[in-house]
Amino acid sequence: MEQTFIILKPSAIRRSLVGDVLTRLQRKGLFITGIKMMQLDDTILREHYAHLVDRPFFPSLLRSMEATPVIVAVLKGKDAVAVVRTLVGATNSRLAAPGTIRGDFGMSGQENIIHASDSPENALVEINRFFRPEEIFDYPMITAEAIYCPDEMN
Ligand code: IDP
Ligand code: MG
Repeated sequence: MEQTFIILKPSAIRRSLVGDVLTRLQRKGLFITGIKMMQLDDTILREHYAHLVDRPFFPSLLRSMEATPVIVAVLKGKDAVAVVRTLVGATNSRLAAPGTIRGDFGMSGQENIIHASDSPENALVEINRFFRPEEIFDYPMITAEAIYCPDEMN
């Protein structure tokens, strides 16, 4: 099964939304295979947001992402990358659809609660950027038979 990477951003930490967001992801049927709190710095953010370093808002994005420690996690499920992006919603929280995490919990384009990998290729890169192999766990997903039909569990 596929794995994807998320960051519960300082906006989620400061507003005490960690439990609400993780609950939504778990209730959907995604399994947490790695999770930890860490303080991000300029070096890792310049890699993680390399596609944005030349944008005028990048200094503000750095300050926002370094404002508090964040919680990073790896989630496992069938088509996990696409499923989580759909649950997260559009980048600008004011435009994100109701029912999505950003649509339900935010009002900002920058302070938008959560990061989620946007492709399976980037998910692998991001998991390796933020986690050591021994921090990712492969354990029996005993409820998977209730979540999936047999041919979905590859
Ligand atoms: P995504 O998080 O939906 O994948 P990206 O375009 O990859 O969106 O941007 C990464 C993050 O940079 C966003 O989640 C948001 O926090 C911030 N960001 C993106 N565009 C803007 C903007 O126009 N103004 C302020 N912050 C932005
Ligand atoms: Mg992105």
